[in-house]
Amino acid sequence: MPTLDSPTTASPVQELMADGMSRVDAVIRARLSSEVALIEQISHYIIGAGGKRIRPRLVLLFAQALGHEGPEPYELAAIVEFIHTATLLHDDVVDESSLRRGRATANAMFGNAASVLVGDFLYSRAFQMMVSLDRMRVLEVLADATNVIAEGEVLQLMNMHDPDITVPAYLQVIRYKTAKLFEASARLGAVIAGASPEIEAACADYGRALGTAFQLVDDLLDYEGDTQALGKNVGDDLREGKPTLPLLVAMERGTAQDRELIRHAIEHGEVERLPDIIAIVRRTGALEATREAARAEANVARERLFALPPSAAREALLEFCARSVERST
Ligand code: GRG
Repeated sequence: MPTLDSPTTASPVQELMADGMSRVDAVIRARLSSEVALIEQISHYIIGAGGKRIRPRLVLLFAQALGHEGPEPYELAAIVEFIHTATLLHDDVVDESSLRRGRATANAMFGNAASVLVGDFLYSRAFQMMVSLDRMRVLEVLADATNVIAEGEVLQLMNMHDPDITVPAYLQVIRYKTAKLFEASARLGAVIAGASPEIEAACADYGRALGTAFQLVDDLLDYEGDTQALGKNVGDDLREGKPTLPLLVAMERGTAQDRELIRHAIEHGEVERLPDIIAIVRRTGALEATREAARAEANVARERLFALPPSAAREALLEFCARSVERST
């Protein structure tokens, strides 16, 4: 499956990170061990399916950009990937999703109960690893982040099937459920490097803005993307009645008839009218408006990077800004 760092689009980021990411993968493999066979089976199933590994890359790149040379970033990178994977396992159960990373979701393969419980294993294993690092600040950052992610999911649940959700309410959900872990990953790179509070804040702002851009594009790809390339089903958001930005903009700009169709689809999770709704979001420019909102966030992220000294790692982080907005997978 093509990814943000697909071999077909080899980039300086990939080259810079190859060694670091294989060290992270070694930590991930070592820390997945459990005497319970089903835990190993399911966790290897989802983690082995790949994924873009963006959050661990943020930890490594920020630590490197700030001159840190110890082994802790590899452990931290594995920790954030475990938390991310736990959220995916739980999210796919909540959303009843059937496709993730180009294969059947863990819930489709092994059932909801097993998925939720292995998510709990990964989440608690991440906290065991944090405790071993013996850094209260790391625990604080990740305890706060995971709590906010859970709040974001509950907020999203409350917004489901509600076509009157405002853009600020939608933005709050994506900052909580997605951007918060990007923010924590970037911040942890700075924390482990012993950065000043000002630099730590710049790194966190970058992560928050990049994560917001990333989710905005995720939401537009649910209407514009290709199931095979994405490795997950397009149209899922509509099926769940999620009022995401492409729909909010289309309702604002469309005709009364367009508005009525979209309202009805959100209220009833009506995926049968997906082709008509895709036509409306295209015609009203809602997809481009969503990408433009992502571009604005990526620009905020880019600006904050200039608080860091120039380095190859900083260049790689700059490249992430462009790739998150232009991505089609
Ligand atoms: C276990 C802390 C905890 C919380 C559970 C269900 C839930 C609460 C949170 C779900 C949050 C969530 C899944 C947000 C969406 C984030 C997102 C954009 C996921 C896809 O990320 P990619 O594209 O995935 O980086 P890959 O497959 O590349 O790793």
